[in-house]
Amino acid sequence: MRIIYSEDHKLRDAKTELHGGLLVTPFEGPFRAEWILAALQERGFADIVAPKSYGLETALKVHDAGYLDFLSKAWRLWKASGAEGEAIATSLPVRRSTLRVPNDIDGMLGYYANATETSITDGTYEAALAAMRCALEGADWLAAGNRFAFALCRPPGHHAGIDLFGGYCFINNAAAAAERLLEHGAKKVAILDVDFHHGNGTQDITYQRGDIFFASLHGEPADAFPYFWGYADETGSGPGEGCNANYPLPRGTAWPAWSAALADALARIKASGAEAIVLSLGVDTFERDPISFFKLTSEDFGRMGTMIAGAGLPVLTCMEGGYGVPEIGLNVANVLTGLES
Ligand code: Q9C
Ligand code: ZN
Repeated sequence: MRIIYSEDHKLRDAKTELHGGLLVTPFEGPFRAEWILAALQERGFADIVAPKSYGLETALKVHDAGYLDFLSKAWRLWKASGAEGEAIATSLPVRRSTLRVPNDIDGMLGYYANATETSITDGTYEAALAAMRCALEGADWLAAGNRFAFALCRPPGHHAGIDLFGGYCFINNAAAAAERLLEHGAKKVAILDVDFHHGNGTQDITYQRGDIFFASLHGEPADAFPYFWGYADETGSGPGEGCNANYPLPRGTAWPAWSAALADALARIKASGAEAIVLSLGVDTFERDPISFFKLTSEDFGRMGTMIAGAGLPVLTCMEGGYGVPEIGLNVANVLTGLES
């Protein structure tokens, strides 16, 4: 399997995340990609390439132009405003508020945020672009006739919506990859999101579209971030009606119930007529993940890969979440080995 990795992920090295009322070292840091890359090399994956310098053409089909412009200049405006720390949104539009884009950077941050734990820093936009490029390169690899690729995207992307950042995400790598597969001539593609958290950004982008089937397995929203998306009755709208499948699962969910939901999602994907799967892979479903509540074991990640490959479709895996414990590398390696088995 081809691995696509960019050193530029290191350009995002935030120092602060708003967590438990404190500004702590972020759960999502450069160590994650380094640990995962090391584990893949140890497993024998040797075809590791850097992505080409793709521009914004594909990103502009899944994100709002004003939003991408905001991401490109947010840090500069924040510094120019005299702020001392990292850029963190504090005032968000909510029920009964207006939805006009403020001129002031503090207001602009809130307008474009769907959560406030995630700071924007010097290099965040450049790292997010690099992650997107990994995903696009992976899509091109599949379009060239290959069955598997792994885009080691960092920062992750599935919480990034049309014009929203948050949940450690800025540009939606998986959605950009799906769009790229469509550009290459696919009529329908699926995004399968197995990260512990609901892929609310991906759902935002695909909800009204009939050409991307989206399925997500995640902690039930009443108990887990992102809280305001991910219920089973969110099924898509307009041309996308019936093209969105959410599988909210309770605290403590382990392989038997989790894999039953995966089997259903894969059957729905097959029935949708999708020609390829973009797999949003978070390994934060692991039993010792520090911020999640599922109970998958390292062996279960191998089973997961095997089951997904059983759908018989090409699979582009994009890295999403998975935190804190050294097993994140092992768990990703197990998924990729399972896919190829
Ligand atoms: N401070 C992904 O897995 N909530 N994002 C943080 C701990 C946000 C997770 C709770 C979690 C975002 C890609
Ligand atoms: Zn997650």
